[in-house]
Amino acid sequence: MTANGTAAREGTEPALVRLLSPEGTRVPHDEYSIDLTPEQLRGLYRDMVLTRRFDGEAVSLQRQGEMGLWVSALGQEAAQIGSGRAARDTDYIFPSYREHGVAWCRGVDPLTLMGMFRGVNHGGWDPNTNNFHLYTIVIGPVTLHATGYAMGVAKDGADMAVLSYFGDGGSSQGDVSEALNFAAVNNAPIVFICQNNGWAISTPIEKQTRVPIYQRAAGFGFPGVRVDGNDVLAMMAVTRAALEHARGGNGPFLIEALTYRMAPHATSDDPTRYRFAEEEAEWRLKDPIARLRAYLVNEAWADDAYLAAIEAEADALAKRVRDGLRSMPDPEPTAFFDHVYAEQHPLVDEERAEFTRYLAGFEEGH
Ligand SMILES: Cc1ncc(C[n+]2csc(CCOP(=O)(O)OP(=O)(O)O)c2C)c(N)n1
Ligand SMILES: [Mg+2]
Repeated sequence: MTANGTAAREGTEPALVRLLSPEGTRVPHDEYSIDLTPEQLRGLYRDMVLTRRFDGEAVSLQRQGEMGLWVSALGQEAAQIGSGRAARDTDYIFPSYREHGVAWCRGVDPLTLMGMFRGVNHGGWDPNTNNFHLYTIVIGPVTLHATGYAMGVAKDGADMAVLSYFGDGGSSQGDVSEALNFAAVNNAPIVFICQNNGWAISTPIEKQTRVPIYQRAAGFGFPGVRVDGNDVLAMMAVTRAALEHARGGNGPFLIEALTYRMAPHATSDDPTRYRFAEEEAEWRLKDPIARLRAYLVNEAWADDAYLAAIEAEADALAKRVRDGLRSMPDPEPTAFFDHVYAEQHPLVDEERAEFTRYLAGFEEGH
């Protein structure tokens, strides 16, 4: 095993589904293919660049004290944009908490996401407007919510499927195994996407599983495929096929997207304490954005002017979120008591009153 456990992460067979090499050349595949126009490819590039930009801006803003926390999706843009753009608007998506690229595909304003991490909203978007559920920080249960939703979809006979995201760490939660099994026995129209980014905070994938995660699907009785999660084309092709499989009444599908969390787990984390710089350097060579850019440039579908225009758009987005976040009004300090229960509750009232007295203690004259 290498220092970073690459052998365990990459398994033995079958090979990853890959349609675009790290050098940016097309790779043929027997089962999965995709044929996009240059305009569609440029669209995926734009999505990834803009996602990376607002994500990076959010890290800086957190460092400047504008947010309590931020969880970066750096390096996972292809896994998220490829799968997010594969879904139809009518499909329903359950993210965990790092799916900023998927949120972008669903039209959730990055500022709304950031507002949540600033503590000024409770998620901030209406899940039913975007068919994009609120973020769930608790690891695991969201796969059960998604499975239940998909069972409802099947009962309604609706022409849609559900996408449910979890992480390599999440795969160790009992809830996820229960969801996979429940989805299977109920033939629910759901596609599970495990973004295996190598780490669950400081716990490496070798401490989560002895077999590649996608192989678990076979034990539950449905297909599972491992995809190069840094290849936006492969992610889009496999997710499209998986959603068609689910919509067609064939039950669940598991996609393991092999990717890498290039950033710390969250802004409160220091990965130099538990992983090697060599590992990060190795994955930097597989950067999902550089790969698509190389393909676009090689094919002469993107020139310097186009790339500069996308950078300018990214700069404008960064400025918009920076200005927007800084101008968000602070919430009332007692606001977090407001939605504990739908109705007034004596214990919450007592706690609110106590907290109000505590705050008053800081006022002048006390
Ligand atoms: C049930 C539960 N246990 C522990 C945590 C604390 N926690 C937050 S993120 C995380 C790691 C999750 O890793 P993974 O599923 O691989 O997702 P990633 O952060 O890599 O996207 C843990 C243990 C939690 N949020 N929920
Ligand atoms: Mg992980």
